[in-house]
Amino acid sequence: MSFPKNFLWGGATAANQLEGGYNEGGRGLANVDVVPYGKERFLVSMGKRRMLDFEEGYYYPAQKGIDFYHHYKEDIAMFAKMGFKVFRMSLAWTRIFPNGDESEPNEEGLAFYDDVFAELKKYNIEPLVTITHFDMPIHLIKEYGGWKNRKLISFYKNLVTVLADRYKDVVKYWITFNEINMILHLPFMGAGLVFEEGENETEAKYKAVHNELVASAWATKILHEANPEAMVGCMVAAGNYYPYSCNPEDVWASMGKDRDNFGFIDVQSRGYYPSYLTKMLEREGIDVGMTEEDEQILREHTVDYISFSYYSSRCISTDPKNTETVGNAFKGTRNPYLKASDWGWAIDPLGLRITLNTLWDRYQKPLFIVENGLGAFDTLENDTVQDDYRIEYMKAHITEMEKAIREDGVNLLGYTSWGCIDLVSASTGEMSKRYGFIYVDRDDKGNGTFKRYEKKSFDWYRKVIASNGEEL
Ligand code: BGP
Repeated sequence: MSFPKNFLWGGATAANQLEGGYNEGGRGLANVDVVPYGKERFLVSMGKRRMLDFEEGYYYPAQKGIDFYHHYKEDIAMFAKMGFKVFRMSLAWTRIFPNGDESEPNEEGLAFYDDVFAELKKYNIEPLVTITHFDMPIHLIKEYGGWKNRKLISFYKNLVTVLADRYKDVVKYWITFNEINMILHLPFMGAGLVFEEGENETEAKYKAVHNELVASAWATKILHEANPEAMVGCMVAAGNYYPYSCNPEDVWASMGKDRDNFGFIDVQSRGYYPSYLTKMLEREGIDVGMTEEDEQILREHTVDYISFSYYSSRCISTDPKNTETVGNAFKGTRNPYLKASDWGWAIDPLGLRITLNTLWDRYQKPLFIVENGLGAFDTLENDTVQDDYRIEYMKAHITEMEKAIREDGVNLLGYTSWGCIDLVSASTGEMSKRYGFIYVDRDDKGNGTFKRYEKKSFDWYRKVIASNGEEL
């Protein structure tokens, strides 16, 4: 086995899916709070159904999450027991700036994160901090229309300036935006966009994309100025598109689909818009509002590393008879060679090696797998879960990751599995789509005690980390 000595093993979470405490500590209301459980969730997430406040008759799982807000000490102790070297978490923007456009931050919100970081430090767990993971103050949507408005760049800069100042000696690893390419698929989650009747949606999305890219470059500058050692990364929902056949039409289609995702990291990593993206915007008649200052900031403040989530590969066919589509926010053709999870996500461990190699070839910057895992139904029996299926999934993916390092020479900083403790699913709002090594007693309707239990995978992962990936 060839994992470097300082390889960062750990787990990943996001504030809106685990913290809860939505109205505590002076926190403001966020877009993610008002995304309900149930069949309207997708419409709201996509900006097709306007829901900017809690409405009667809906259940909102983010309000309580898994109550990490009150359980963080216990949870971090469990992560430490597994031997985590790193913990990926995000900060709720609304804890720090409840409305987003204030000049002074909310001290109580910062104090909460001070405590979380102190607790991690106690166990020598390195925090890996996502500045925004699908969240933003609802006020910035109501008042400014979300990320399609350039003013958001300055509000985000204020947030990052506060974080840089306060946490420059505490946090080394940062991620500016979670899955930035999700703006194209779930624009309310990714950018606070709610579309008006007849609005040019593509234009709104790409304006939001541009503003987030510029904001991300500013964040890189601010964080580096505060601490030159800071490692600032971009983050993309990855997984290559395979052509369904060797028909060049399918190959070309897969290349186009991949570029929809790479376009973002091309800018964040290389410092300028790739020609295929500039040409597409020209064809569509979209002006993203690029200024000279934007060009300069993008060019001069590229990221230090590239992080990504990987759950599955995707597949695309141009033949209308292959219409069967699968997968979450990413639509595609079913790959007949692969099995899928209970939620239809194709399981493809080799696809992780392919993704690692693609990104490494393309950017030659260190990579970080910051999400990977299996969402599955678990049954709690005798205070534990026999989740061999999860162990099998992770074992297969870690094996491919090891080959990418040893045989292909990929530079990989670490691996944080998604939802290391069960939390609310981003796409469905379910609790029953579980990823964790730790079971949390909470169901899809909001019942349960929040009690935590170790699953079988808990001890398995502990051994993986203790042996630095030797024992799988
Ligand atoms: C990614 C998100 C996470 C997470 C994960 C699993 O897209 O960054 O927030 O939830 O996917 O997806 P889901 O929760 O929909 O199963």
